[in-house]
Amino acid sequence: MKALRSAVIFCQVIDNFGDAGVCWRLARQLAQQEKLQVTLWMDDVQVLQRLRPDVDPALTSQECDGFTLCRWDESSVPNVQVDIVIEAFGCRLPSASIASMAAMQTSPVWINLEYLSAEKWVEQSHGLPSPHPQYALTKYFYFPGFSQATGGLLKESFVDSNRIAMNNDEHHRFAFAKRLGLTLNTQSTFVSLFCYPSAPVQALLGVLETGAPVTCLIPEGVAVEQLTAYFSATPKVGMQLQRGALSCHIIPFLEPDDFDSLLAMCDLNFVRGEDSLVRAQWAAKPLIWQAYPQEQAVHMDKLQSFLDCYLNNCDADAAPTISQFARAWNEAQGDSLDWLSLQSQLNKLEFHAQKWCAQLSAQTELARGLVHFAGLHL
Ligand code: TRH
Repeated sequence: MKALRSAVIFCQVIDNFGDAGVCWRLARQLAQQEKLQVTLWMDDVQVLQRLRPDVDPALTSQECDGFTLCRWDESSVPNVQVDIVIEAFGCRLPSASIASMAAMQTSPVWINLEYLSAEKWVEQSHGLPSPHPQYALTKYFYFPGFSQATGGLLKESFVDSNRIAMNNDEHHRFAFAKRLGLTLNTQSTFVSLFCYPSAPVQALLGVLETGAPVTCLIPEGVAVEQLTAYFSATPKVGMQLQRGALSCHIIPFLEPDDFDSLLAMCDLNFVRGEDSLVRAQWAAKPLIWQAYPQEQAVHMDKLQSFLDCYLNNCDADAAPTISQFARAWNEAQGDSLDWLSLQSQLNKLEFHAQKWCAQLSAQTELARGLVHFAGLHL
C-alpha cells in the first residue's frame, strides 16, 4: 500500500453550519492525525468563520488548523495533483479539475464523502465505485456511519480526555462554566439546546419549568423567535431568563471544541443535523436528535433508523421514553413531550450513552479509514 501525502477537499456550503463543520473537521483530522498536506476549498468561508472566528473570509488563501483553506469561486484553479481528492456531499468538481485528474500519470483516489445516515442501505453503498463516463477515473462513495461496514465517524484523539476532564475534574468544569458566564448549580439538570426553528421549543420550555430545577444553555442565534415569544424578551448573550423550575442562559455561539465541552458538561443535549449529533455521541450523554427537516417527512425515516440503531440494547423502560420524546420533538408535537418521564430516566440513559460511545469508539475512525481506503485504491 502506497504512503499517502496529500489531499484536497471541496466543500460547497448549502445551508447552516454542518457542511462547513464536517469539512473543517475532516481537513483538520487529515492534517493533524494523518499528517497529510491538506487543502480545503470552500465556497462560503463566512460560515466557517462563525465556527472559527480567526478565519478571514476576505483572504483567497490562509493557513487554518494545520491545513490550507482556500476560497472557492468561479475564478479558482484548484490544484488536484494530490493523492486523494474528496468531494464533500456530491458538490461536483470543476470540469477542469476532473480533466487534470484524468491527465495525471497516476490519478488521485476520488472520494465522494456522503451525508451521515443510520439507514440500512448505507452499509451496502459504502465504498461502491462509480466509473466516470468520459475519463478513466473512478469515484468512490464514502459513507460515514455507525457500524464497521460503513466509513465510521470523525473522532479526534483529544475527545475522550476532554470529556473525562469535564466530568471528573471539578476545576476544569467550573473554569469552563465561568467562561460561559455561568455559576454551576449542581442540584440542577443541565440541558443544552441546538435545534431548527420548526422544533416545538415553547412547548419544551413549558414542560421544563414544571419539574425539578433545570438549567437550559442556549447558544446565541438558536430558537430566537420561540424564546422571544416565550419570555417576551429578545435573547442576548449573557441573559438569564427564569420561569418556574427553568433557568435559561443565552451563551455565546461556541467554537467547535468548546461546543464539545458544553455537550460533555450537560446532562441532556438537544442536537440537530449531522455534525452536532456525532459530537453529542462522543459526549456520552443522553441526546435528543432533530433530523434536518426534509420534504415528505423523509427525515422521520432517518430518525427512526438512528433510534433503532442507537437504542439497540438500551434499557427496556428508558428506550421507549427517549424514542417517543424524540419523535414528538421532530414532529413538533409539543403536547407529547413527556419531560417528567424523560427526566426520571436520565441516569439509565447516561449509562447507555457511555456504552454506546465506547462501542462507536471501537470502530475505525473516519479519517483513518478514509486514508486506508485511499491507499488500497491508489
Ligand atoms: O447546522 P446544521 O443544521 O447543519 C445541517 C446538517 O449538516 C444537515 O445534514 C445538512 O444537510 C444541512 O446543514 C445543510 O447542524 P450540524 O450538522 O449539527 O452542524 C452544526 C455545527 O455547528 C456542528 O459542527 C457543531 C457546530 N456548533 C458550534 O461549533 N458551536 C455552537 O455553539 C453550535 C450551536 C454549533
